[in-house]
Amino acid sequence: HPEQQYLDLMQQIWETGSQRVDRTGIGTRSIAGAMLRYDLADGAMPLLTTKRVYWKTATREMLWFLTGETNIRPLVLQGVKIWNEWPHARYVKESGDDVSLDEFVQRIADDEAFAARWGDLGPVYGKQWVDWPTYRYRKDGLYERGEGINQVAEVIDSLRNNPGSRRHIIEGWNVAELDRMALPPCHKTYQFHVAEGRLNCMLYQRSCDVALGLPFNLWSAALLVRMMAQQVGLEPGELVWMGGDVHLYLNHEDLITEQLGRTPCGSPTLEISRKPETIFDYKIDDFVVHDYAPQAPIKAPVAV
Ligand code: UFP
Repeated sequence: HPEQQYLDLMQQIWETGSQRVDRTGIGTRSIAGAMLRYDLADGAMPLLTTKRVYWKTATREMLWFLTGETNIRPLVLQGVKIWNEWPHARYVKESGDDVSLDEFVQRIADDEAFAARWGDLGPVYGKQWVDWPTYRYRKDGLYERGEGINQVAEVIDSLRNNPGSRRHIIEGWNVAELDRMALPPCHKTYQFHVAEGRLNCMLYQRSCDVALGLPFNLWSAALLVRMMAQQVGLEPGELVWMGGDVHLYLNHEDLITEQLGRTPCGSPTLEISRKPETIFDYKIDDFVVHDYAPQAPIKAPVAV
């Protein structure tokens, strides 16, 4: 079963990883470098069955990236909570108003001006993917803003017009803007590869929380490949996931023990029910998952 790779990676890290102190103070066991490969033919998706993965949440996030949006408000209005901690922490710190997370999120939903002021994550994925800033040098040696680059549209274009290219890359790691991002990109580089009518994709993820982040990241990457393939008229090929610092948090022990005791079951597939005009026009209801009967969700604390 393709999911066995995930479980083996989890076990390998837990048994052999180096114990280290990390930014969050929780501590991890970590290995340097890992690779997973998933064949996406016939609708297959890397959607874990050994615990329930909330694929609709991950899908809403991916669609939000593609809009170029970096404010959490559109996610909040859809009930997606994954990015809420960061703006909340910043608000409490900068305003001195010791409001609870729930109350902060409610204000983001209710008050558009408040959301504009406090809901932004800085130039994270959405901004870099569809509006990577450029600079134009003037004769006097100073520079001014140029037009932003839509990397996603450019890759769609190059996949159509120059499939053999080795430059089909979408990059999130804008070095000059990292300090303004709530979180520097984890899934930072996507490279596409066309062969035998299939669209393959390599994802480089610099930092990976294998228990809570990776199940989401694998789904999202495969989803992006499926949308791209549909848009350019190719069959989905292989997703090759590569991790940099690949770790398990020490406080995830219960999840790990529970999940490693389970056996993968079934082969979920994704149907995309229509072909939108462009990669930017997909809607949440376009995605239908079949044959997904996962084992129970496993709760664990997220490291912020
Ligand atoms: N993380 C993921 N996937 C993501 C994401 C975060 O695994 O998509 F946004 C995890 C990796 C790491 C933490 O445990 O969040 C980010 O911390 P750092 O920036 O210190 O690597």
